[in-house]
Order: sequence, then structure tokens, then C-alpha cells
Amino acid sequence: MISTIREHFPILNQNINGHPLVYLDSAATSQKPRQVIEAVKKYYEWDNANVHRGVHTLGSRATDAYEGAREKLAKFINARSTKEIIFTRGTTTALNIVASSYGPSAVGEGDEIVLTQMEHHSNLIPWQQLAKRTGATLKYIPLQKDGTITLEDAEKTITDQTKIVAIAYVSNVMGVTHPIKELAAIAHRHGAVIVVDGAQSTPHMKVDVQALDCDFYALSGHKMLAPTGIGALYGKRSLLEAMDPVEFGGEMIDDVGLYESTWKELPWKFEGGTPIIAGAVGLGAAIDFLQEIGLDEIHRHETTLAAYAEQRLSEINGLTIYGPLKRKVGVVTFNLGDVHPHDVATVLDAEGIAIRAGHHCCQPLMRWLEVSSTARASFYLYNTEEDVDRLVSALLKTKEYFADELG
Ligand code: 7TS
Repeated sequence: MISTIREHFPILNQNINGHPLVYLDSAATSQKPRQVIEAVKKYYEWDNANVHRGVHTLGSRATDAYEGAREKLAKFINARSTKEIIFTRGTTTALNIVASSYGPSAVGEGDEIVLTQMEHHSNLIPWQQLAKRTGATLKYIPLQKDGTITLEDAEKTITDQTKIVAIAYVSNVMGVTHPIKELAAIAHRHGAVIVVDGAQSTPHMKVDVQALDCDFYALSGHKMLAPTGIGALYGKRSLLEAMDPVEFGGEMIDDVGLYESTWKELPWKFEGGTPIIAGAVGLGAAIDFLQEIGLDEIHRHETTLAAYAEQRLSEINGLTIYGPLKRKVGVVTFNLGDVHPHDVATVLDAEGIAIRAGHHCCQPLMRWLEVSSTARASFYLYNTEEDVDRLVSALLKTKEYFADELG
């Protein structure tokens, strides 16, 4: 099945600067299969209306489509109920809801919020802000040389003072997977909740929020074949029930008076305003597509590809790869001697290859790595060994081009 996957992605069938496109930037955003594009198109051509209000046919079709997508997502990550799935703009918004709604009720002066230095800014700054507002302290589980953490260190860092542990399941830079289930058990033993940044895990591996026993889980649709602008927050029902909404206005209310108002039940109390209906429809179609292929198959394909990429890249003299040796996800971050990653990315673009260069929204991690930026190739289900070969030969060309700087 994987071998014919590319045909489903129209965007991949083009030349960039005279070369067939090799897209190695799926950690930033994934490409979209025709099935998703068509679902959004069909929605706008046939079903478009606002949700949860009209009694007319289009209104009920749009509502069914929107709520149907919620059911698909709930099943996809094995939530207990659709009440536990709040549609958001993406991971950033989802994490901000937890920090600004759950945060102040759970965290006070002297309490601790535990993170790692590897977190994406979206899973760092909301907690910094919460700490500033409440007088809580941020603590970091130390990183090993390869970017992994140990449960021993987690045990030492998480204490009875810890109220929130916030951590990515998969790093967007290091290709590292964290032991969420074990961390959840440690957090719970101390009476803390665990908030999981699932931006880079949900697209690439089977996720079961009940088996992980996480309290909150954030994800972005656009990294898992869906359109931009749609994502979700999963939360355990009892926690979400007790939380206040963060956005107030239409859609999320039950009864509105001049001085007091009441909210709808879950999940709608968190979805103020007209929601991202077409985005949710696209997310539903993306989930169908991922499930037709199978997350285990996708994960196996990416792991094989990452191992091949690591082996081929390590043959290039002067190239440093960051992260663990046997990575389980398709993200490979590297530097080519002292050549600036932006220069590497520019030469690769001239060869039709799209990678990302920069700090990847992880400036504290860059400081820990003692670099200002890195180059990153990230793989998804539509990438092939041939893409890796193209990357390697373009990097060899880059090396020749910058021979002086490489000494
Ligand atoms: N968390 C992680 C681990 C991420 O990789 C990203 C986006 C986010 C949160 C934020 O997701 P958003 O959809 O709300 O923006 N990561 C990247 C990246 O690695 N390159 O571009 C965006």
C-alpha cells in the first residue's frame, strides 16, 4: 500500500527548480491527500451551513459532518466519549486552554510545573506565563546526551509539590519518544496531572489516551494530513467538567441574562463562536485515510526510512546527527560542519528538496545542543528511500559547494 501512496498526494507531483519535489518537512506540516481535499471541497459545494442552530437541511448536514468528525477523532485516540474532545485551532491553542483554564485552579505559590528543555515553545511559554501569574516554579527533567530522559531523573524531579507535568510524546527536533505511560504513573502518584503535547506523535503512531492514562492530550490536524486551522484538546471528562471556558460568546452558552450566563455542556462550552467546520470535515477524512493504511504500517515505514537515512547520512564526513542512535520516528536533525543550516536548506531547495532549517521553535534545546540552529529532514508515509538518496547526494553537492568552510 505504501508504495502507491504518493499518487494520492497531488502536490508531490511537481518540479521545483527543475527537479522533482522531495518533501522532507512534514514535521512542520504534512501534505494532504486528494481524499481530504475532496472532502473539504464537497463540504463547501454541498453541505455548507452553520452548525448547532439551523433546522434546515444544510444546517443539520453540516452539524452531522462536524460532530461526525469528533466521533472519528474520539475513536482514533480512544477517548471514552466525544465529550472529551474539544476542537481547537491546533496544539498551541489546546495547550493554552489547559494552561489558562486548568492552570490557575491547580497551581499556586510554591507549586511546581515539570517540563523538559526539549519542549516546543508552545509547550513551554504557556507554562512560563502560568508560573509568573501564580508564583509557581518551573522544573526540568534533565536530558541525557542523546536527548532521552530517564525515569530515575523523572522520579527525582517530580515531587509532591508538582501539580502539572507537561511533555511532548515525540520531539519535533530530536526524534525522541518519551515514556508517557510511565511518566503519567509517576505524576499521578504525586497527585499531579500530565499534559501531553501530541503534535508529533498522533500523525505517526497509534495513540491510546486511556492506555497512556494522560490527563490532557493536544494535537494538530495539519500535521496528520488534515487542513491547517483544526486540532483538538483531549481531556479527562472530570477535569474538563470542572474547568471554566476560556472564550465567551456565541455557540458556547446555555442561557444568557443581562448579568449572568450559563454554559453548554461538554465539549461545546469550550467552543465559543462558529467553529472550524470544514477543517473538522477534513480531519475526519484524514483519519479515514490514515486508518485505511494503518498507523502500525505507517510507523513501521517511517522507522525503516529513518534508519536508512541515519545510515546514509552518517556516511557523509563532517555531518553531525543529533538525537538517539535508534530513533523510532522519522525526524533526523543534523548540521553539516560549520555551514549555516539556512545555506544548506537553500542549496537543497535548488535541488528540489524541502527541509527545515532554524531553531524549530525550540530555542532552549538549541542552547542545550550548543548550536544556534540545525537542519531537519522529517519523513512521512509518502517518503521513499529514493527521497533519502536524493537528500544524500544533494548534501554531498552542498559539501563541495562549501568546501572551504568545511576545511
Ligand atoms: N508541539 C510540537 C512538538 C510541535 O512540533 C509543534 C509544531 C507544536 C507543538 C505547535 O503546533 P501548532 O500546530 O499549534 O503550530 N512544530 C513545528 C515544527 O517542528 N516546524 O514547524 C512547526
